[in-house]
Amino acid sequence: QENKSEVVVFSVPSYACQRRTTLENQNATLTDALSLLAENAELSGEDGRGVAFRRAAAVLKVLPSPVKSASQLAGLPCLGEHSLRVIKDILENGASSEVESTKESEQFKALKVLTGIFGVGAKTADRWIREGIHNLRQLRDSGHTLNRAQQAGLDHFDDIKQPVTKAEAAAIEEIVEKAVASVLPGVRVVLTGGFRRGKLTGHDVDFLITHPEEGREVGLMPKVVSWLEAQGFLLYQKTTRNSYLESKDGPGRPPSNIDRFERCLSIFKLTRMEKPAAEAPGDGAVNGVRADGQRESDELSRSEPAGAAADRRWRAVRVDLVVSPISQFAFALLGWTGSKLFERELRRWAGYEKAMSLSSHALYDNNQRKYLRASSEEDIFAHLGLEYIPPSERNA
Ligand code: TTP
Ligand code: MN
Ligand code: MN
Ligand code: MN
Repeated sequence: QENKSEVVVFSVPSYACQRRTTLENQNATLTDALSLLAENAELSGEDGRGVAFRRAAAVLKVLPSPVKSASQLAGLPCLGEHSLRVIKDILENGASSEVESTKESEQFKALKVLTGIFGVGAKTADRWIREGIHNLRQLRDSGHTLNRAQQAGLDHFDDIKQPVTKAEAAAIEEIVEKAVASVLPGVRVVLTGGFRRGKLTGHDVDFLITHPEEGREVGLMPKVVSWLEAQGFLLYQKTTRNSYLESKDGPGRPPSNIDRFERCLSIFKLTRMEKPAAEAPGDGAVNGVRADGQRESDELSRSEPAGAAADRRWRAVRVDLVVSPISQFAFALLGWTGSKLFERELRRWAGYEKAMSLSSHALYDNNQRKYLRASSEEDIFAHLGLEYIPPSERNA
């Protein structure tokens, strides 16, 4: 063997949609650091920088062993100067000063808390911060009029920030299945988002709904929502109707990542699941002190008195419902399974490498000037000239 240094040199394809990214990650310290910088960039309106950090993190996620030295990274794609500096800092000093100072910065902490309120985006949060509002207490005291989504988000803040478990997702799936079956027989409900990728927890639960006969899905959402509302399952909902047909995203236009399906962003009222006695009162937190010894930041970021949530027999859970006609189902399923970076990379691959436009509705071939049909995710990967990647390996 020529190389006696035993340095493992990695080789990785450029696009995340060419790679198999499982939930197993040999470089979590590095990817957590880069993800934090990505989050900070996104919350600061610097989307380009955000994507660059996300791409760099995604490359490290597929490496088969922990990175020991920066020399192993030579030739890897998507590792820009900035990301490399952060990686080297961590490898050499155990931590990145930029990551540590970002974590501690008042701006970042305030952006995290405020955008953690359902219905509050980075722009609104930034405006509030410039008015001196950094936490929930200050937001309440400011007397700002909140919209219906934000008010619901504030009311259910503690519940919504708690990760949703697989068991809770399964319980909600049963409710949604019962709802659709009651209003229209033969409807198909598919759990999408992170849970379809095999994640054990999520920030919400995502469902895609369709009917095997094209057209039967029209008008379905309002009926499903009425049923759920009548049964007392909804704390909040906002339904947006399908605007695909009237949209101006014609062929050849860069498809936006925002799709136009009829959708319902909601907050479910879910009866609490029984937890093993040893785990109560939940997630290793006893009297507000977490397993890591840190006290949960109490009244500044709390929406009800400590312990009150544990006394309730229900909790609030964010749920997204999307209805797709069967002719677009494969595209909708691929689009709503994620991860967000995987989706972005699929669209980039389609555009740059194949002169095609991919959205959650369709795939258009700009050379042949026609739409390409697909009845499964496998069909779409094949059209794109990509090896099929199953959901559990789309965790880029
Ligand atoms: P999310 O629910 O935001 O993300 P997730 O399920 O991967 O992660 P988490 O466990 O934290 O919930 O989005 C799910 C997928 O839906 C994601 O791949 C992007 C897609 N999506 C759209 O296509 N259009 C949209 O408007 C939104 C909000 C998401
Ligand atoms: Mn992996
Ligand atoms: Mn989700
Ligand atoms: Mn979602």
